[in-house]
Amino acid sequence: MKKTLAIATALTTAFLTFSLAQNASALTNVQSDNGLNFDVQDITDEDDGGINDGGNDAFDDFGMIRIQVSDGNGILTNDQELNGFGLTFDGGRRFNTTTPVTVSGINVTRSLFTPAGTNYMRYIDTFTNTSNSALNLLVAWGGDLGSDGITTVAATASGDLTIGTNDTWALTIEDDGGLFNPAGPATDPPVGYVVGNNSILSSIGDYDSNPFVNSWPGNGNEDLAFVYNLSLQAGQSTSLAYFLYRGLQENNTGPLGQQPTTGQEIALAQTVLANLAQNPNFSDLTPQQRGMIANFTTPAATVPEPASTLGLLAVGAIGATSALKRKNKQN
Ligand SMILES: [Ca+2]
Ligand SMILES: [Ca+2]
Ligand SMILES: [Ca+2]
Ligand SMILES: [Ca+2]
Repeated sequence: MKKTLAIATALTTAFLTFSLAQNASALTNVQSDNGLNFDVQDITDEDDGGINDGGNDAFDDFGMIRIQVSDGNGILTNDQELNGFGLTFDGGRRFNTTTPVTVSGINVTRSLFTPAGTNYMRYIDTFTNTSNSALNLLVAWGGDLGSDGITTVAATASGDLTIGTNDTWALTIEDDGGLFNPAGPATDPPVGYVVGNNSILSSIGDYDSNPFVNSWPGNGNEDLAFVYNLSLQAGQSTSLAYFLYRGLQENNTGPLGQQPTTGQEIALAQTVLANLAQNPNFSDLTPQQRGMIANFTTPAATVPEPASTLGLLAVGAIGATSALKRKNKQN
């Protein structure tokens, strides 16, 4: 009896160790200025570019994209989450796509960058119409927040507490008092979204329940998505950029010994987000790359289609379908 128990215990321990190792291998950590990590989902079954937790439960998988593709005759792909980008960490602060994903003629690449000295991740997603006809594309960027059923809008660019398509940025917190108090304290790290400065958002969706059809219900719902509507001619490429910010929990000791009190991290986040919306950090991009970003108006002049890169993008596009799946929901 004792021996059986010992074996069972040993097996359980081995299984747990294996499970933890497996789990850890699907993530790459990059530390932010505030000491928390962005744990990027960049391997195997979660090769989607989402942030797994972000530290102190900022996220429960956030930063992925879902798409809907249609042509003149109707919907070709309805509400598909994209996965299998072959995201490769450069050892510094960037992740790049090595296996572009193609769905219904739309070829997609993602690149992630978290600059030193910041607490945000910048995503640039590029969509190329590899078909012979015009396609309409809806893109939902979002996921599941660690703030769960007590998700609370703390601020938006327009000055109200409603996230709308006219907002260039928004901020949500967890209020574990359950009062949806925008003043905090933020009991998870505040999470900020800088989603564009020229209002091409088409809706605010429910990421977990077809965001192209269902609107985000607001406070109390953890499944936030920002939905963009793009029309792409045959051969045309365009990019979307979004910044995902996360601060520190308030009234809790931070990873570097910080002691933010009620409202401090909420106020800091608003300042950073407003600045980013005004001056998005694209300084590392070429004028051509900047000119392709549809949801930010930047000083860069409009640049002709990069026809020479289209063939290259299309080549690696096959075979990602098997990796496409709807992930299990986390809470
Ligand atoms: Ca979490
Ligand atoms: Ca939480
Ligand atoms: Ca959640
Ligand atoms: Ca608003």
